[in-house]
Amino acid sequence: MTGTLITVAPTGAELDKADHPQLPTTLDELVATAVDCEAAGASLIHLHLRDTEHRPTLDGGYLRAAVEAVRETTDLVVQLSTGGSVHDPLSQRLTVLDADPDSCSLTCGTTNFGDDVFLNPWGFMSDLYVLAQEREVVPEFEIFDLGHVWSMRRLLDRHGLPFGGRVHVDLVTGVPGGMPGTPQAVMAAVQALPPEVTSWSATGIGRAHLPVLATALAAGGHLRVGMEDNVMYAKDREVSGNAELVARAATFAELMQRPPLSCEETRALLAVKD
Ligand code: KMH
Ligand code: ZN
Repeated sequence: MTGTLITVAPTGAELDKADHPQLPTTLDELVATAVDCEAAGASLIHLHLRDTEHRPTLDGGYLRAAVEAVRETTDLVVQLSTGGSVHDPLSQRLTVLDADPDSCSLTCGTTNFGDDVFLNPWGFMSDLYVLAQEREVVPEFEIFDLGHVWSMRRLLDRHGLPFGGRVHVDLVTGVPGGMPGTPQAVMAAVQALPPEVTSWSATGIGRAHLPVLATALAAGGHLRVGMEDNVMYAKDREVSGNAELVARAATFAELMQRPPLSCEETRALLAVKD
């Protein structure tokens, strides 16, 4: 079994800065978070950007500035979210690749998302996948539900392997509307993955954070943590910041004899562009 890829998803598109002042929403805060999380054991960062009012944005200027700043200050693999927020139009979500990230998220189907709908119709998935191949960006397939595994298979069957030839999946559990954050759901999804998959990680939203983390480590998977997914460190205590979640994940990984992968090892695992 290999070491552990720890992804940090520091910001997301859902939380309010006013409610969580430690949420990194400015470029300076994002860079400081990236540096701290790399030191704590993260090797990949999943980025959503916020505008000057701390609102989610897919504006290319913000995206490019963040990609450049994180590259200048860390060795982290830089992944941009193409999911954005539930309000972002599909056409604008495709323009994310113009910011030239190493990797991009690619959600494999529409899902209920709390009271909202996170839209990912087949045509959009397919266009995004082909664009990522053309731009030499490595997609991370986001699986919110068991059926999404079959949509991912359809992409691979229709269009061949992603750039680099590796297939990395993230199982997103615990979203109200998607698969639950239980060991059983994680293992059902893992068992359904096709042979083309070369690595997978798992994310537990909210209270699913720790059980899913422990399940993934035990089953040979990698980890995604961060305030996008969970803001509670313990039942009655909010996280002080993203690095605290990364540090705890790294401790778990060490204890499981699967220490955090370096950024270089993660680049090799995912086959991102040099
Ligand atoms: N913000 C969610 C609607 C992704 O980054 O690709 C979608 C999301 C998934 O966070
Ligand atoms: Zn995201």
